[in-house]
Amino acid sequence: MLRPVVISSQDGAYFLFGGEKMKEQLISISAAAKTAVEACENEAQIEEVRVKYLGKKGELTAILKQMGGLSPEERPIMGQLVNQAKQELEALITDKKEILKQAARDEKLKAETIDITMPAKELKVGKLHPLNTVLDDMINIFQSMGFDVVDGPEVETDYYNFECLNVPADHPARDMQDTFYLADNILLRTQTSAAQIRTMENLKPPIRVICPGRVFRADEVDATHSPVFHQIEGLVVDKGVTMCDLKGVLEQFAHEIYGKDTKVKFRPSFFPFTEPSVEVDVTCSECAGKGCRVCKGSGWIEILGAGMVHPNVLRSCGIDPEEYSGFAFGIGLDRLTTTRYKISDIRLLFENDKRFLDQF
Ligand code: 2NM
Repeated sequence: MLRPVVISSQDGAYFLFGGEKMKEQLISISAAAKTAVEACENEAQIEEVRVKYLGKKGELTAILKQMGGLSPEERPIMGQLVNQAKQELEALITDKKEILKQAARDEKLKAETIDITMPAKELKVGKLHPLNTVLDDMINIFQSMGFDVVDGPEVETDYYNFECLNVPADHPARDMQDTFYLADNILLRTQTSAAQIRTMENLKPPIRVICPGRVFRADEVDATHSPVFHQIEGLVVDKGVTMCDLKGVLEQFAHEIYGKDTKVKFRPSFFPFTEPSVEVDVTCSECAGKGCRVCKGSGWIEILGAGMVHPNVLRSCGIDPEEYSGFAFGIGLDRLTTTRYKISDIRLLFENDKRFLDQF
């Protein structure tokens, strides 16, 4: 800090007289500089002050330039005084800069304060569509019984979708009203059987396959019908395959899906591609067979259709029905999914409404 020093020692009155004006100037500039430094509120301001007093054209620098007017005796003493004043001001500025820098840092940290007790942002994790969850379960069950999974095209020919499956030309399913035709003999598959037909054409028995996939029918849309739905069809062909094998496999499947205590019932039915044909019911999982709204009071719910593959179907695929026999079944994936998750409307499975899907 600059003190108003009276330099009198050896130099006496001579100096004081000659350098008096300059010394006063130095004292007043130093005092003004000190006040200016103290008044600074930020780093930009302190830099301005530094330039004003210590810069090339600064006020203290200007004093040094006046030294030429002093006597040779006065000059070194005055020079020392000015340098001392400069050094003191420099130190003052450096200290103040550090204080301001620290203050700025504190201010910034305060503004950036993180509340570590705030709950974290929710991470959106993708998950399986309920149809895929049920499908994965089904695939696991059938794979554990030795089935392979095969796939086929969704656009099929009339031949693979109907002809080969022993569906006669006058069968209602072949009507334009029930099937989406894309061209004369080209249509959207109404069942996944075509993939199994191709398997029979290309592989020699033993054959054990399931074929899950999207199928299409020109149905009126309501809570239980959609023009697009999903099927899993299965096929077993080998020497000596009987209705017992069919019952064993499908009972095992029903028990794995609905639980060991579920009863399974085989009712006679009809399909063009199987003979004999059955429909399979299980005891209602909602009321355990007592009768309720879900099973419409019957205590039973139909889950699939099946039968022994018709000899005409085997023959169309180049398999000799005298040597081989087989059974086939078709399961609706959508109904299995809506009953498992108590979904009231099949359309929810196809709308991809996030509010619905987030619940699984
Ligand atoms: C069902 C019911 C009964 C079936 C038949 C065939 C094939 F290709 F082997 F002939 N696949 N799936 C079949 C049999 C499908 O759905 C209710």
